[in-house]
Amino acid sequence: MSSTLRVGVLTISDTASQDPAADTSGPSLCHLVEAEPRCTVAVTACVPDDQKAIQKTVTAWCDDLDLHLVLTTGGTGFGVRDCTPEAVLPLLDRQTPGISHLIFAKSIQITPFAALSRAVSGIRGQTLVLTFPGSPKAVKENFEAVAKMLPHAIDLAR
Ligand code: MTE
Ligand code: CU1
Repeated sequence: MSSTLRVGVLTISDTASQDPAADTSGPSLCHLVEAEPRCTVAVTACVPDDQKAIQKTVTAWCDDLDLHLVLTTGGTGFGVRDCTPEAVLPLLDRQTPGISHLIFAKSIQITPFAALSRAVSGIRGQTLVLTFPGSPKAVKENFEAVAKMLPHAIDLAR
């Protein structure tokens, strides 16, 4: 068990990858992570809604940087360009449906629009990967749904 949990925050958005100032979800997520006692943001990036670009970054963060946690925001919806689940799923050694269910359960209590997210989660190597929707509101609600159990979940995966 390591005391500091190193977190990667990946924004997945065509718009934000062209204009970093347009990224509001990524910075929101970083603030939430930094507010957790054991968590620190080790790396951030922004990629377009492109399977190869997403996979390249997530793979490098899990395998080379050996982060404890990778959080992505965006690309989970029904839009034609949304491909975060398709990019992330094949990278996972083990899925973590309980975490996804928890996020959906809590989110659906807040808004039925949560049903429009196709978010996935799982473990690659020793890194937990969670995909959140692409809005500061959704990111906050998703993160708060799991924040309490994250340290235990991460310790177990190591
Ligand atoms: N989940 C929570 N908790 N709160 C939200 O406001 N918005 C939903 C959903 N999940 C939302 C949410 C909406 S409106 C959409 S379209 C989907 O996430 C997908 O978002 P994405 O395509 O930006 O990933
Ligand atoms: Cu939406």
